[in-house]
Amino acid sequence: MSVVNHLPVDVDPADLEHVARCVAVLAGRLIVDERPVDLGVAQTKSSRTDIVTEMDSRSEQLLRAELARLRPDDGVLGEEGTSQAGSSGITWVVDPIDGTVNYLYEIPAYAVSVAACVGDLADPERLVPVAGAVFNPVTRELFHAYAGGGARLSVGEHERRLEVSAQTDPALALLGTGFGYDSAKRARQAALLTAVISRVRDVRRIGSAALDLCSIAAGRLDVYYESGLNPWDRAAGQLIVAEAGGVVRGVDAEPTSDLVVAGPQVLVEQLAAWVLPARTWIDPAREA
Ligand code: LIP
Repeated sequence: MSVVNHLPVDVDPADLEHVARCVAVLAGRLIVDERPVDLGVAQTKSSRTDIVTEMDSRSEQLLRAELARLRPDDGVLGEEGTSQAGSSGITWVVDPIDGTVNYLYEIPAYAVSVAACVGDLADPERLVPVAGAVFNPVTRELFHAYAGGGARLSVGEHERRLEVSAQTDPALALLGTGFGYDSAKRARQAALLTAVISRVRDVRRIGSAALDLCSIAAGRLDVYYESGLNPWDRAAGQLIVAEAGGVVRGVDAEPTSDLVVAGPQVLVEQLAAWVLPARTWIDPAREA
Protein backbone atom coordinates (compact mmCIF):
# COMPACT_ATOMS: atom_id res chain seq x y z
CA MET A 1 0.00 0.00 0.00
CA SER A 2 1.41 3.41 -1.01
CA VAL A 3 2.64 5.67 1.80
CA VAL A 4 0.22 8.32 0.49
CA ASN A 5 -2.61 6.21 1.96
CA HIS A 6 -1.14 6.83 5.43
CA LEU A 7 -1.40 10.61 5.04
CA PRO A 8 -4.00 12.50 7.11
CA VAL A 9 -6.97 13.26 4.80
CA ASP A 10 -6.46 17.03 4.69
CA VAL A 11 -2.72 16.88 3.90
CA ASP A 12 -1.30 17.32 0.37
CA PRO A 13 2.30 16.00 0.17
CA ALA A 14 3.11 18.66 -2.46
CA ASP A 15 2.33 21.35 0.16
CA LEU A 16 4.61 19.60 2.66
CA GLU A 17 7.39 19.50 0.05
CA HIS A 18 7.00 23.24 -0.47
CA VAL A 19 7.38 23.84 3.28
CA ALA A 20 10.42 21.53 3.43
CA ARG A 21 12.08 23.44 0.57
CA CYS A 22 11.43 26.86 2.11
CA VAL A 23 12.71 26.04 5.60
CA ALA A 24 15.73 24.06 4.32
CA VAL A 25 16.86 27.02 2.20
CA LEU A 26 16.29 29.47 5.07
CA ALA A 27 18.41 27.39 7.49
CA GLY A 28 21.01 26.79 4.78
CA ARG A 29 21.47 30.51 4.23
CA LEU A 30 21.78 31.04 7.99
CA ILE A 31 24.62 28.55 8.42
CA VAL A 32 26.59 30.17 5.57
CA ASP A 33 25.77 33.87 6.04
CA GLU A 34 26.08 33.87 9.84
CA ARG A 35 28.97 31.45 10.27
CA PRO A 36 31.32 32.99 12.88
CA VAL A 37 34.86 33.53 11.60
CA ASP A 38 36.20 31.67 14.63
CA LEU A 39 33.69 28.82 14.53
CA GLY A 40 34.63 26.08 16.95
CA VAL A 41 33.23 23.01 18.64
CA ALA A 42 30.49 23.98 21.09
CA GLN A 43 30.08 20.49 22.55
CA THR A 44 30.53 16.80 21.79
CA LYS A 45 27.98 13.95 21.93
CA SER A 46 28.67 10.19 21.58
CA SER A 47 32.46 10.65 21.29
CA ARG A 48 35.14 13.35 21.10
CA THR A 49 34.71 13.43 17.31
CA ASP A 50 30.89 13.63 17.37
CA ILE A 51 30.68 17.40 17.45
CA VAL A 52 28.06 20.15 17.66
CA THR A 53 28.75 23.74 16.62
CA GLU A 54 26.69 26.75 17.66
CA MET A 55 25.34 26.86 14.11
CA ASP A 56 23.88 23.33 14.38
CA SER A 57 21.83 24.59 17.36
CA ARG A 58 20.88 27.90 15.71
CA SER A 59 19.83 26.12 12.51
CA GLU A 60 17.65 23.70 14.48
CA GLN A 61 16.07 26.58 16.44
CA LEU A 62 15.25 28.35 13.17
CA LEU A 63 13.77 25.17 11.63
CA ARG A 64 11.67 24.55 14.73
CA ALA A 65 10.38 28.17 14.81
CA GLU A 66 9.54 28.22 11.08
CA LEU A 67 7.79 24.84 11.22
CA ALA A 68 5.80 25.98 14.28
CA ARG A 69 4.76 29.11 12.34
CA LEU A 70 3.87 27.30 9.09
CA ARG A 71 2.55 23.98 10.50
CA PRO A 72 1.67 24.57 14.22
CA ASP A 73 -0.04 21.18 14.74
CA ASP A 74 2.86 19.05 13.46
CA GLY A 75 5.51 17.30 15.55
CA VAL A 76 9.27 17.81 15.19
CA LEU A 77 12.25 15.47 15.76
CA GLY A 78 15.68 17.07 15.41
CA GLU A 79 19.29 15.89 15.73
CA GLU A 80 20.15 18.50 18.32
CA GLY A 81 17.51 17.39 20.79
CA THR A 82 14.11 18.57 19.59
CA SER A 83 11.46 15.91 20.14
CA GLN A 84 7.98 17.42 20.12
CA ALA A 85 4.79 15.48 19.44
CA GLY A 86 2.05 17.00 17.24
CA SER A 87 -1.67 16.40 16.70
CA SER A 88 -1.80 16.47 12.89
CA GLY A 89 -0.29 13.05 12.14
CA ILE A 90 2.77 14.68 10.52
CA THR A 91 6.21 14.76 12.20
CA TRP A 92 9.10 16.75 10.73
CA VAL A 93 12.47 14.96 10.98
CA VAL A 94 15.28 17.50 10.64
CA ASP A 95 19.07 17.50 10.50
CA PRO A 96 20.12 21.16 10.93
CA ILE A 97 23.60 20.45 9.47
CA ASP A 98 24.23 17.00 8.02
CA GLY A 99 27.98 16.70 7.55
CA THR A 100 28.88 18.82 10.58
CA VAL A 101 32.55 17.82 10.45
CA ASN A 102 32.70 18.98 6.80
CA TYR A 103 31.05 22.25 7.93
CA LEU A 104 33.68 22.74 10.64
CA TYR A 105 36.50 22.07 8.12
CA GLU A 106 34.78 24.21 5.45
CA ILE A 107 34.54 21.22 3.08
CA PRO A 108 31.59 22.25 0.84
CA ALA A 109 29.69 18.98 1.34
CA TYR A 110 27.14 19.61 4.08
CA ALA A 111 23.39 20.14 3.96
CA VAL A 112 20.17 20.92 5.78
CA SER A 113 17.84 17.93 5.61
CA VAL A 114 14.09 18.28 6.27
CA ALA A 115 11.49 15.51 5.94
CA ALA A 116 7.75 15.39 6.68
CA CYS A 117 6.92 11.91 7.98
CA VAL A 118 3.97 9.79 9.05
CA GLY A 119 4.19 7.29 11.89
CA ASP A 120 4.80 7.25 15.64
CA LEU A 121 7.33 9.68 17.15
CA ALA A 122 7.87 7.07 19.89
CA ASP A 123 9.32 4.75 17.20
CA PRO A 124 11.50 7.16 15.16
CA GLU A 125 13.26 4.41 13.22
CA ARG A 126 9.94 3.60 11.56
CA LEU A 127 8.85 7.13 10.68
CA VAL A 128 8.03 7.12 6.94
CA PRO A 129 8.89 10.21 4.85
CA VAL A 130 6.15 11.57 2.55
CA ALA A 131 7.90 14.81 1.51
CA GLY A 132 11.42 16.16 1.88
CA ALA A 133 14.20 18.52 0.86
CA VAL A 134 17.99 18.48 1.17
CA PHE A 135 19.79 21.82 0.58
CA ASN A 136 23.54 22.21 0.09
CA PRO A 137 23.95 25.94 0.78
CA VAL A 138 27.40 26.13 -0.84
CA THR A 139 26.43 24.64 -4.21
CA ARG A 140 22.88 25.98 -3.75
CA GLU A 141 21.58 22.62 -4.92
CA LEU A 142 18.12 21.84 -3.57
CA PHE A 143 17.08 18.19 -3.87
CA HIS A 144 13.40 17.59 -3.22
CA ALA A 145 10.53 15.15 -3.57
CA TYR A 146 7.10 14.16 -2.34
CA ALA A 147 5.49 10.72 -2.34
CA GLY A 148 4.20 9.93 -5.81
CA GLY A 149 5.53 13.18 -7.28
CA GLY A 150 9.01 12.18 -8.44
CA ALA A 151 12.36 13.66 -7.34
CA ARG A 152 13.95 16.88 -8.59
CA LEU A 153 17.05 19.00 -8.30
CA SER A 154 16.58 22.78 -8.34
CA VAL A 155 19.44 25.26 -8.67
CA GLY A 156 18.11 28.80 -8.89
CA GLU A 157 15.47 28.86 -11.65
CA HIS A 158 16.66 25.59 -13.16
CA GLU A 159 15.00 22.31 -12.24
CA ARG A 160 15.52 18.80 -13.49
CA ARG A 161 13.94 15.43 -12.79
CA LEU A 162 16.23 12.93 -11.05
CA GLU A 163 16.80 9.27 -11.94
CA VAL A 164 19.10 6.74 -10.30
CA SER A 165 21.97 5.16 -12.21
CA ALA A 166 21.25 2.56 -14.91
CA GLN A 167 24.42 0.69 -13.96
CA THR A 168 23.82 -3.05 -13.36
CA ASP A 169 27.42 -4.29 -13.15
CA PRO A 170 28.81 -3.97 -9.60
CA ALA A 171 32.38 -4.04 -10.91
CA LEU A 172 31.64 -0.73 -12.68
CA ALA A 173 29.68 0.75 -9.78
CA LEU A 174 30.91 3.85 -7.91
CA LEU A 175 30.15 3.09 -4.27
CA GLY A 176 29.42 5.60 -1.49
CA THR A 177 29.75 4.80 2.22
CA GLY A 178 30.53 6.36 5.59
CA PHE A 179 31.93 5.71 9.08
CA GLY A 180 30.68 6.37 12.59
CA TYR A 181 32.01 8.43 15.48
CA ASP A 182 32.99 5.37 17.57
CA SER A 183 36.58 4.31 16.74
CA ALA A 184 36.00 0.58 17.39
CA LYS A 185 32.97 0.63 15.11
CA ARG A 186 34.93 2.53 12.46
CA ALA A 187 37.52 -0.27 12.51
CA ARG A 188 34.78 -2.84 11.90
CA GLN A 189 33.22 -0.70 9.16
CA ALA A 190 36.64 -0.46 7.51
CA ALA A 191 37.02 -4.25 7.74
CA LEU A 192 33.67 -4.64 6.02
CA LEU A 193 34.74 -2.23 3.29
CA THR A 194 37.80 -4.41 2.55
CA ALA A 195 35.38 -7.20 1.64
CA VAL A 196 33.61 -4.95 -0.86
CA ILE A 197 36.19 -2.56 -2.31
CA SER A 198 37.77 -5.02 -4.78
CA ARG A 199 34.32 -5.83 -6.19
CA VAL A 200 33.32 -2.28 -7.21
CA ARG A 201 34.72 0.49 -9.45
CA ASP A 202 35.86 2.74 -6.53
CA VAL A 203 34.65 4.24 -3.25
CA ARG A 204 33.61 7.78 -2.25
CA ARG A 205 33.31 8.99 1.35
CA ILE A 206 31.41 12.33 1.02
CA GLY A 207 30.76 12.80 4.75
CA SER A 208 27.01 13.53 4.61
CA ALA A 209 24.47 10.71 4.36
CA ALA A 210 21.83 13.17 3.10
CA LEU A 211 24.13 14.21 0.22
CA ASP A 212 25.20 10.58 -0.37
CA LEU A 213 21.54 9.61 -0.87
CA CYS A 214 20.87 12.64 -3.10
CA SER A 215 23.96 11.67 -5.13
CA ILE A 216 22.36 8.25 -5.64
CA ALA A 217 19.10 9.91 -6.77
CA ALA A 218 21.09 12.06 -9.23
CA GLY A 219 23.15 9.13 -10.55
CA ARG A 220 26.39 10.70 -9.23
CA LEU A 221 26.94 7.54 -7.17
CA ASP A 222 25.74 4.14 -8.36
CA VAL A 223 25.18 2.47 -4.98
CA TYR A 224 25.55 3.35 -1.29
CA TYR A 225 25.53 1.64 2.10
CA GLU A 226 26.15 2.79 5.65
CA SER A 227 25.46 1.49 9.16
CA GLY A 228 24.78 3.65 12.22
CA LEU A 229 22.67 6.39 10.60
CA ASN A 230 20.01 8.21 12.61
CA PRO A 231 16.52 8.91 11.21
CA TRP A 232 17.43 12.60 10.62
CA ASP A 233 20.50 11.62 8.54
CA ARG A 234 18.45 9.58 6.07
CA ALA A 235 14.71 10.51 6.14
CA ALA A 236 14.58 13.09 3.32
CA GLY A 237 17.33 11.40 1.28
CA GLN A 238 15.67 7.98 1.27
CA LEU A 239 12.42 9.44 -0.13
CA ILE A 240 14.37 11.34 -2.81
CA VAL A 241 16.07 8.05 -3.86
CA ALA A 242 12.74 6.19 -3.96
CA GLU A 243 11.10 8.95 -6.03
CA ALA A 244 14.10 8.84 -8.43
CA GLY A 245 13.30 5.18 -9.16
CA GLY A 246 15.73 3.63 -6.69
CA VAL A 247 15.26 1.36 -3.69
CA VAL A 248 16.37 1.88 -0.10
CA ARG A 249 16.49 -1.11 2.22
CA GLY A 250 18.07 -2.20 5.48
CA VAL A 251 18.94 -5.56 6.95
CA ASP A 252 15.34 -6.36 6.07
CA ALA A 253 13.01 -4.42 3.77
CA GLU A 254 13.07 -1.15 5.76
CA PRO A 255 16.17 1.03 6.28
CA THR A 256 17.15 1.44 9.95
CA SER A 257 20.19 2.55 11.96
CA ASP A 258 21.47 -1.02 11.55
CA LEU A 259 21.96 -0.59 7.84
CA VAL A 260 20.95 1.48 4.85
CA VAL A 261 21.61 0.28 1.28
CA ALA A 262 20.43 2.49 -1.59
CA GLY A 263 20.58 2.53 -5.39
CA PRO A 264 19.05 0.75 -8.37
CA GLN A 265 17.42 -2.58 -7.39
CA VAL A 266 20.05 -4.84 -9.03
CA LEU A 267 23.04 -3.19 -7.33
CA VAL A 268 21.27 -2.91 -3.96
CA GLU A 269 20.49 -6.63 -3.87
CA GLN A 270 24.06 -7.50 -4.87
CA LEU A 271 25.59 -5.17 -2.29
CA ALA A 272 23.24 -6.44 0.42
CA ALA A 273 24.26 -10.00 -0.43
CA TRP A 274 27.90 -9.00 0.23
CA VAL A 275 27.29 -6.83 3.28
CA LEU A 276 24.74 -8.86 5.26
CA PRO A 277 26.90 -11.97 5.85
CA ALA A 278 29.57 -9.64 7.18
CA ARG A 279 27.20 -8.06 9.69
CA THR A 280 29.07 -9.55 12.63
CA TRP A 281 32.01 -7.38 11.56
CA ILE A 282 29.79 -4.36 12.04
CA ASP A 283 28.41 -5.42 15.43
CA PRO A 284 29.99 -8.49 17.09
CA ALA A 285 27.05 -8.69 19.48
CA ARG A 286 24.85 -9.67 16.53
CA GLU A 287 24.41 -13.18 15.30
CA ALA A 288 25.72 -13.62 11.72
C1 LIP B 1 27.00 12.28 9.58
C2 LIP B 1 26.40 11.44 8.48
C3 LIP B 1 27.51 10.65 7.77
C4 LIP B 1 28.20 9.76 8.73
C5 LIP B 1 28.79 10.57 9.86
C6 LIP B 1 27.70 11.40 10.55
P1 LIP B 1 26.18 14.33 11.07
O1 LIP B 1 25.96 12.96 10.22
O2 LIP B 1 25.75 12.25 7.58
O3 LIP B 1 27.00 9.87 6.73
O4 LIP B 1 29.20 9.02 8.08
O5 LIP B 1 29.38 9.69 10.78
O6 LIP B 1 26.78 10.54 11.17
O7 LIP B 1 26.74 13.89 12.43
O8 LIP B 1 27.14 15.22 10.37
O9 LIP B 1 24.81 14.92 11.18
